[in-house]
Amino acid sequence: MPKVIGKDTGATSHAAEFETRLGEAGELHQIAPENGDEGAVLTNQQGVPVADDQNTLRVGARGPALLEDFHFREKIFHFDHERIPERVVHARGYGVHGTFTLKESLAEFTRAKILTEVGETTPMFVRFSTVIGNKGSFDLARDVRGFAVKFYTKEGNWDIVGNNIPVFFIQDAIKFPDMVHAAKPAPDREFPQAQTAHDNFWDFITLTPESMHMIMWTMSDRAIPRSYRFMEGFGVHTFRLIDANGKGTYVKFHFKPRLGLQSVLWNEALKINGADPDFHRRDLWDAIDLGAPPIWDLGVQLFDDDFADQFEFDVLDATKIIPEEQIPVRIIGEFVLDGLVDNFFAETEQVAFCTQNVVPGVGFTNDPLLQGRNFSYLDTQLKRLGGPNFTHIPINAPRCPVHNFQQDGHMNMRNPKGRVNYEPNSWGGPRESPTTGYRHFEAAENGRKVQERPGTFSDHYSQARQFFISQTAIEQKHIGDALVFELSKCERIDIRERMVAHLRNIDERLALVVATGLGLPTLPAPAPAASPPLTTLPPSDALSIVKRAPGSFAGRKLGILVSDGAPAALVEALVEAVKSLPAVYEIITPKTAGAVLDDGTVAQAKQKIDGGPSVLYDAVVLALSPEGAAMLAKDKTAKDFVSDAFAHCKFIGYTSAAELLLTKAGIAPEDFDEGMIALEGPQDVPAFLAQCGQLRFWTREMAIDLDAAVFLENAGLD
Ligand code: HDE
Repeated sequence: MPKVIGKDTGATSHAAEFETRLGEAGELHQIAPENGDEGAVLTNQQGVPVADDQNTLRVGARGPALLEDFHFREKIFHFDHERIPERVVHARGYGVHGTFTLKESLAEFTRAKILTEVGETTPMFVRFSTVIGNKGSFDLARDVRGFAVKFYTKEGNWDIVGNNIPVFFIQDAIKFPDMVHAAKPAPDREFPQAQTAHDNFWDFITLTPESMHMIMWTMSDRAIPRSYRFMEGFGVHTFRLIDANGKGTYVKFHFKPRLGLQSVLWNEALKINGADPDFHRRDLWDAIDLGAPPIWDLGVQLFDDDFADQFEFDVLDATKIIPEEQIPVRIIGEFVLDGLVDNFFAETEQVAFCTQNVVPGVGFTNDPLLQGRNFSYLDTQLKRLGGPNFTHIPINAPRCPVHNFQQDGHMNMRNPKGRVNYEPNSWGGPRESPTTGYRHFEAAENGRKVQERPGTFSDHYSQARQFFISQTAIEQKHIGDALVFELSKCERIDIRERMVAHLRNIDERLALVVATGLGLPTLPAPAPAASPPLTTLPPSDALSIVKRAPGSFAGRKLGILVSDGAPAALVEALVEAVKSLPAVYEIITPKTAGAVLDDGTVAQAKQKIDGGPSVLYDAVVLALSPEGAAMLAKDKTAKDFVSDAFAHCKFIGYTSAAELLLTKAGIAPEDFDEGMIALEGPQDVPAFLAQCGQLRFWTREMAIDLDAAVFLENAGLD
């Protein structure tokens, strides 16, 4: 019996720690039938056993069907009604369970138990999503990612319906339908799907200068994340914490991934969408399934009216951030997402987030976007879930007592006893509680009834510029590349020019690079600015992904291309080293069965090379024998594997025999760079994996990408 490697793919070290989660979420599972049980009898919805589920009731074997066949009729009726309307935005998403643990009390600022009882754990559900694609679209669209969180607290459900980008396109909710219509497929042709590279989107954007800051973020690598696990989350709006005396403190919520931030390249995103449209959901499922659940720190930026008054921008304007250098993010707890759903529809599809779901001690501000959202989310749940009782669905039901006199309605699941259903009454509770009940912040409001944008909302460029200058050169280049790509898909030249005119208010070098990339004959005049753009805001390192690289390959995935006769000692050393990080690996071989290594060990393949392109991995190793390299050097797919890994700036480890494949893939020996590491044997593995911790060898992109020359010549980007 030969030795076998490649059966497990790594990342098991956390498994035991998180195995027993779910806790109260278990409720969900008790009411669900456990399909797959041996011996269970098939019944209809009334519980009547079914004798024949293969043939409809007919008059004679070849005769007409009978209406009397109630099992058939019920089965088809139910099937015909299986779908509910997909979300009008954020239709494609993926939800998982988790637990929040408070580490530091905010008792000084709020009475919310979830934020004051240190050590308490709170069950939660998180749904990640893209925004504009429909439910069946691909995961790697250039788009904002939703990061919606529901905490099942002891004082009721609290939802933070956030995104992975801390600002938004618009300042007032009244523009949301226009913005979404412009981004979604055009109404006549119903394309393009899940992308913003088209006239309608850029037409709206260039006529809406308040979107410029957000555009810098969506054109950056933040909009093509490598995984949900490597994304930050933001509550976006300024919310309010309220203490027992009714005193308010402004707060912005942040979620920071322990594994650090990471994104893919645009060319890679395009290829991932073809190779694995479910890339993000599979990644999350696999990580939790393998026992390496992702963890986020929950942080807050707290500030008072004095800060708000002296801050350069209006804290009610959702197109602005408060830089972390100005108000540091205070970490107060952590959440681990370690619970897979039992049923996608019951949980992920039916979960109903509402911004207005807050608990005592948490409140709102007058941010006009937030106020509009508080109105909108109830409406959308009614449409999608079909009635006012969507809070009875297990995933939406609070995990604390619920008592009120609301009654009846579609799909009511509650069965209150007794004769009293009004209040006040002489029969008994529930009664309101002035001490524990929710109290709104008593804001002093006074003003004329107007439809007017405050003057403090009028600076649309300064923070866009701040974001841009906070990026490393490679990230700046990617923003330029993305703008050129998207605008090149606009057929109307005036739209392209209008965008460049805005860019001139953000960064002249960026405007020049994009104008050059688009082939504009002249630079358009800068767009008129309602407020003169500030050039004094300092760069903020917290805004860059690359500046905050984790420096570790933990949580990432190594692709090991293995041929027959490859050195077993090397492959084994790689596998063990990856597992200990913990990270994961996949063995890719020319044939489905796997490969027989030089000592007879069988390397079991997770992927045949056609199904495992290098875009699916964070770094790759070419563990080839001379014969294997000679065979693969003739294969287009193998050459693509190598040339893509090189073009996507991945670290590449290779045996000396693999040099032949590299050369045939177009990477001549003189092109070999420091991101390519010769692996003579197991002794070279630690250094290789240490380098993979840099995640990408960015220097290469500047050397091999044609557009880099345009950047370096025109922009001198720093
Ligand atoms: Fe949403 N948004 N939104 N949104 N949003 C919805 O609610 C809406 C906004 C966000 O995983 C809908 O249940 C309006 C900002 C997420 O189920 C809908 C406005 C931010 C999700 C809706 C906004 C978000 C939604 C569609 C302008 C980031 C997915 C289905 C004022 C802070 C939640 C649904 C999930 C979903 C309305 C703007 C985030 C139609 C009117 C800003 C993450 O109600």
